[in-house]
Amino acid sequence: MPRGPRTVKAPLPEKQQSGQSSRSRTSWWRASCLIPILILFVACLLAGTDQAASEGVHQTTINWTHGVLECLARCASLSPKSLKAVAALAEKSSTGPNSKNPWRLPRELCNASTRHCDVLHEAFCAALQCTVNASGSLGKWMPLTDAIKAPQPSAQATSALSTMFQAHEKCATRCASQDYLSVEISPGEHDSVILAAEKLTECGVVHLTGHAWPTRTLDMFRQQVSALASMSADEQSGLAMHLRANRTEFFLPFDAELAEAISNSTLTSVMQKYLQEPFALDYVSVLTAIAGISGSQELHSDVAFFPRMSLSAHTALQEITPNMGLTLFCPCSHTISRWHNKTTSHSVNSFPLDIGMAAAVRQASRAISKSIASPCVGVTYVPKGLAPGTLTIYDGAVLHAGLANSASTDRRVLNINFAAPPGYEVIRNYTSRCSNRVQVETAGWRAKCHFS
Ligand SMILES: O=C(O)CCC(=O)C(=O)O
Repeated sequence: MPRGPRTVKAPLPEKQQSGQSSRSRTSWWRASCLIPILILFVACLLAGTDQAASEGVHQTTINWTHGVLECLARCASLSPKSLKAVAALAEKSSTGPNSKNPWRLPRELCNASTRHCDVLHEAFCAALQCTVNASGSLGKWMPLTDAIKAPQPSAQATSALSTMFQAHEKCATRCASQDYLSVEISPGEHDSVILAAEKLTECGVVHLTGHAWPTRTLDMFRQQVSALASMSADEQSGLAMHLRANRTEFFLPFDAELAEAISNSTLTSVMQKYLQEPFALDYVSVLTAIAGISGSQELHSDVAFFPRMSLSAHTALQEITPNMGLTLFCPCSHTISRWHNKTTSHSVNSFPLDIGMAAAVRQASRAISKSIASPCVGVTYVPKGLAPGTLTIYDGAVLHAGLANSASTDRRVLNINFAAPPGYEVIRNYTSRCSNRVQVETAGWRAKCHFS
C-alpha cells in the first residue's frame, strides 16, 4: 500500500470499532466529558502538527500498548511450571532443518563474540501470547499447563513495565529529531566520531553531515554510479536485485581504491567505536528508488532481533527531498529497553521484562504499520531532507522503511553494509539470490575489508 511520508491513516481505536463506546450513557454526561477531551484533542493536534512540520515526525495513533504491556505482565506472573512449558515450546519451535530462530544466534557467531546471543526462552512468552494484529488488538491467550487462562498481572511487573516503556518513549521522542541525530564532521576531528557513535548507540541511527567523506571519495562514488548507469541493460541486470516495493539494488563491482577509502574513513571509525569488536565489510551497493514507481515499504528490520550485527551506511549522492522517498525510522527500536547491555543470565523460571518488551514492541510496530503511517512507539522519524554527501548510518535491527518516490527524479543512495562479528556476512548470505557476478564482486570487497 503506497504510503506518503506525511499522511496518517488511522483506523478507529479497537474499542470504538467493536461498538463498545458508551452508547447507553446520557447526553449531558457525554457533553460534559467531551468538552475537556475536545480541548485536549485540539491542543494535541496543534502540538503534533507543529512537530510534524518541523521535524518530519508523526504521532502514533493506534493504542495497542496497554494490551501488550498487560500481557507481558501476565507472562511475568506465570508459575515456574508454566514458564518451563513455554521454554519447552520455544525449544520445539527452534529445532528442525528449516527453523530460522530470531532469538538464538548460530553457535559459531556466539563463540566469536562476547555478546548476549541466546534469548529464546526469554522472548518466547511475548511472541506466543502478546502479539497484535494490524488494528492493534491482542491475540487470544494460548492455554498453558497451569495457566489455562491468563494469570492476573502482578502490580510489580505492571509498574516495572510501565517505567521501561516510558523510558523507551522518551528515547524515541528525543531521537526523532534531525537536529539531534545530525553530527557535523570536520576533517581530522575525533570528538565528532565519539559523538556519532553515542547517537548511534542511543537512537540506532545517526546522520553524519559536513565532511563525512572527502570530496575525492564522493567523486569516486559518483563515477562508479555513472559507470553502472552506462552499462548495457544485460550487464546491469547481472548486478541487480529487486527489493521491497519496487526498488532495485545494484551491487558495485569491486574497486581497490574505493575499498581503501572506505577502510580509512570516518565511517569506519564510527563503526569501530560503536561495535567495539571486530567486523567486516559485507557488500557495497546502490539503492535506487525509481521516480513514480517505487512505493512505500512496510516497516521492517534487516536482522530479526539482535542489534550490532548488520549495519547500513547510506550516502546521499544527490539532494534528497521529501517526495523522493526518504527512509523512515523508529528511533531506539534496535534495543528497546537496552536489554542487550545487561549481562544477567536468566533461568527458564523467569520472564525478563526487558527482552519480552523488546520482542513484543517490535512485533506490534510491524503489525500496525500495515494500517497506519506512523507505526513507531511514540514518534516516527522521517528526515526533512538530506543534503548531498550526508551519510546516514543505522543498525539493521532498527525498524525502518523506504518511502515512496513520487518525484520525477530517481533517488540513488550508495549503501555500504557491514557485518559483525566477522563471519556473520557468510551466515546471513544476503546476496544468495544474486548472480555469480554479484557473488564474485562481493567476495572482492569482503576480502579487502576486515576491521578489528
Ligand atoms: O530505500 C530505502 O530507503 C530503504 C531500503 C530498505 O530498507 C530495504 O530495501 O530493505
